[in-house]
Amino acid sequence: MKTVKKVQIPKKSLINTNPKNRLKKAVFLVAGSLAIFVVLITVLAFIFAETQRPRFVNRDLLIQNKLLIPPLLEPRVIGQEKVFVLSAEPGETVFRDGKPTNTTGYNGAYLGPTLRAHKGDNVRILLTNNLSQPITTHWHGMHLPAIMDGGPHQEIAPGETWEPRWTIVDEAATRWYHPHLLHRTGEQVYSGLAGIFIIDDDNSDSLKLPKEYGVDDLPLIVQDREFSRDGQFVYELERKDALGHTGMLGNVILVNGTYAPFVDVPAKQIRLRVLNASNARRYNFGFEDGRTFYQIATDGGLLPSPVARTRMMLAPGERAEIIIDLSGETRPLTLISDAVHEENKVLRFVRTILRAERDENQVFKILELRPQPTVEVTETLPKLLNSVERLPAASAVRTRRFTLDPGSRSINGRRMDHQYVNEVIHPGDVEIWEIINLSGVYHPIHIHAVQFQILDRSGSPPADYELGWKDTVLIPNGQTVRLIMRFPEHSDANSPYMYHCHILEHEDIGMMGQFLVTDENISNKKLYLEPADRGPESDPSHTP
Ligand SMILES: [Cu+2]
Repeated sequence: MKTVKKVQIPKKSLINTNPKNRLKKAVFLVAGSLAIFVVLITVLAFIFAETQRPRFVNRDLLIQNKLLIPPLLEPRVIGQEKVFVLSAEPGETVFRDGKPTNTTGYNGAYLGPTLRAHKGDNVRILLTNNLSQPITTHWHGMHLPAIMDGGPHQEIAPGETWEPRWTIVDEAATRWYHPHLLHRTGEQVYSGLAGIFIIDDDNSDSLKLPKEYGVDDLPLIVQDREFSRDGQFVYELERKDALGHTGMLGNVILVNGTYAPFVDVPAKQIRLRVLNASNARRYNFGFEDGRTFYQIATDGGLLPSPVARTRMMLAPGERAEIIIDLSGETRPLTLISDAVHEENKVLRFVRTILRAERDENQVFKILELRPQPTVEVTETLPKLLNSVERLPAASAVRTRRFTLDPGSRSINGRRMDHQYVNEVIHPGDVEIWEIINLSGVYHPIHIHAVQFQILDRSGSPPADYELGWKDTVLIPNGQTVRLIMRFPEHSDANSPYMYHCHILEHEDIGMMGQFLVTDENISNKKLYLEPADRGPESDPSHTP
């Protein structure tokens, strides 16, 4: 009996321990392989990042066309108002190879004139839509009543004239205007509807900065386009790669609608008002020789002081003003867009393997500056440009969180719905908006009605060049950015403002929301606008 027991016990113990051991071995094997795989990928990614060379997309571009400067639109002064007359029109534009491209423009075949007004001016726009489709026109970055904002609710039907009017309360800055029709913004901007709106104020008037429009103070509307063989613009709302919707990226650069442009400038200090009016492409601006230039303004106005830079990233919708000193120079100098690199080397490696590089790793010639002899003396750049009152985080009455969802189709899990008001805000309130980017790609976020300040990027304070007012901010993948802003005093319970991704295809697909600024006590956030306000383009099925 004893021997039987002795035999039975080891048998039992063998049966009990074997699966555990096997499981342990299996787990060890899987974990080990996984660790080796991760190490291998990381090593490969780092080797790749160190050895990969950027692609110079238009290296052989023959610079041959004089840069077009959008004309300044003279307002008619009627009573106390400056009245600007604009019309959206169809047209044809020859960009290259002598082939005409079907385009649209304001007061012309492509892009629009530059509007210019002074802080305190009362402005009125007479905007006629001579196109065969409805449009809207949004005054990007402007403080103004929601009903004048030109968002998706201020539709202008074909043949109609829209007459927004407001008082300029903004400080000196480079703003812009463009369509904002629901689901059609990308296509309409791409076909040519965009223009610059410059605001001056007493401070900018008094500063010794280059300010002769089109001579030493140049607007640069930078766009990328894709052309078909027959010379037409190629546009796809749903252009995709392995990581989702890329937005519309083209491999041909236009500046103010000029292909392969150069500009003659006096050999002195030059001011460039750079607008990234591309649908989806970022630019990492700088000069071919890597020289220092000075950024003097952000989206919303002049920086406190000039900031020395050698490269400057601008995402779609963003503007910056820079000063480049060409004193005594005779040789042409090329403004380029340098390669942008995903900071996370592993992600960068994976994206390359997946062919999802998008606008990364590419170099473009943008514009050639050709200095001409001048007797003008360059002034020293002012050390102080502006006083920018910092809004302390403690002054905010609340924090709202916005998560940019993976998939680039929604914010906080909800797609833009023409009838749904996402947020209700009390007039004059200071709020913090925390934007959390959980997607694998970057998104430039634009908030209407306000200029905001960047409090921090994933806990780090903003760089010197981000210490100015902004209305559009690049949120890299994985980053959380906190913005602080004071909402306008205008109260309107019926007209919402927008907040959205300024990759226009992301916006059109649904990465947009609406907020009301109103002192009416609207406790129910699931507020639906009056049915009369429903636009024909709205698609409630987009709401999850
Ligand atoms: Cu986006």
